[in-house]
Amino acid sequence: MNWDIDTAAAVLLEAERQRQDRGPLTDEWPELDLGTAYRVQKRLIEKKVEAGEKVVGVKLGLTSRAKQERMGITSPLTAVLTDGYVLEADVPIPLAELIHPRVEPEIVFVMGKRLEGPGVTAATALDAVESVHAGLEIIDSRYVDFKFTLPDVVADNASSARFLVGGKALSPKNLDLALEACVLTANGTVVATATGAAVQGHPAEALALAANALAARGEAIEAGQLVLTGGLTDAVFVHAGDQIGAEFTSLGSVFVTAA
Ligand code: OOG
Ligand code: MG
Repeated sequence: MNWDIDTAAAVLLEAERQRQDRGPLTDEWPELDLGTAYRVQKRLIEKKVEAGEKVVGVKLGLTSRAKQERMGITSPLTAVLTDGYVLEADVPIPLAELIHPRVEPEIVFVMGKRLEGPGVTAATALDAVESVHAGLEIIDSRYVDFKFTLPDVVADNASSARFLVGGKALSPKNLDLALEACVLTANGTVVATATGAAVQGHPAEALALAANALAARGEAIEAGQLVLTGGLTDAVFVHAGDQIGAEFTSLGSVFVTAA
């Protein structure tokens, strides 16, 4: 195959649509570096938008040590959220549409103001936040066994598949998000715990990181957009009939089932 940005984006999109996992792109296209991978990601999102989806926000990946250790990659990354990934409340995870989904708990921001780097700090980032929510992300790598390098996972839009955001909205003003605790449960059993400090020391640090990283590519986080700050714990696999929950101290709880 003669690899280029458009071909790589098309191959990953087809793998998603056909729910067919494949080997890492870098096995076949060793020249795929990080900058090129972000251009593949951008092209993939353009194709989704051409097909009618709308961009609704940004996500961070690999911001916690738990995630970095599991995936074997120590560098955080950003990806793009569209409305095609939204899982409405009380709708089960559509297992028939996915390859090998895993679920992870996240702290989610809804932006009140545009946030543009460079030079964004955790304090200025938090000042741009309208509300904070509990969230669950369903990731589904298009690569066999979730085995990939950093450019591979960036090109694959960071394994994005579905996400849901809790209905409870809190102002960041009176919250200590570093100390906000999260318990991840699977069928009522606790499988992992963390506090907000798990993501870059504070979820607002993750938000600042995203704004500054996007600025280097000429992009910003827009008012009204959602930001998923990254899995607080390792993700759990889901199978038919499972119920996964993320229960937070102040942000409330979100649950999802799989069918
Ligand atoms: C990459 C996606 C990472 C997160 O929150 O860290 C991510 C993966 O783990 O497959 O969404
Ligand atoms: Mg995630």
